[in-house]
Amino acid sequence: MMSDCLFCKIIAGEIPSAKVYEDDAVYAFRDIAPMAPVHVLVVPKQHIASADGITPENSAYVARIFEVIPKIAAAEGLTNGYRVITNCGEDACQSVKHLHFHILGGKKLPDQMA
Ligand code: DGP
Repeated sequence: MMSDCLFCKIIAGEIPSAKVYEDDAVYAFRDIAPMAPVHVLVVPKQHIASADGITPENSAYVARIFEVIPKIAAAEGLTNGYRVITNCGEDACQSVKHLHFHILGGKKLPDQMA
């Protein structure tokens, strides 16, 4: 755990969150400022700063996250599709420096990515 990391504090329960999923490696919770009817953030419990910090040593966390994402999507009723996004670094406007994947769905999303 990184003591100054917002999402590490959420994972630890020091900051409340609306949890939608948890296992030994993965935590998922509702985004505080949803941009779609369903907007869930999926994070590794191990602190990884961003997609830029994925290595052979920690990439299993990413695999676990992508195994969990379809389960969350199904539980949220996203039968017509959804989008998975990770923002990495300044140009992508990453605001929380703990790797996280946004699941967005529940409506037809804009077709442009940027
Ligand atoms: P990004 O811009 O990709 O770093 O996304 C960070 C997201 O985190 C953003 O959509 C808002 C969300 N967020 C920030 N602070 C909190 C918080 O305290 N609780 C929850 N649930 N979400 C937060």
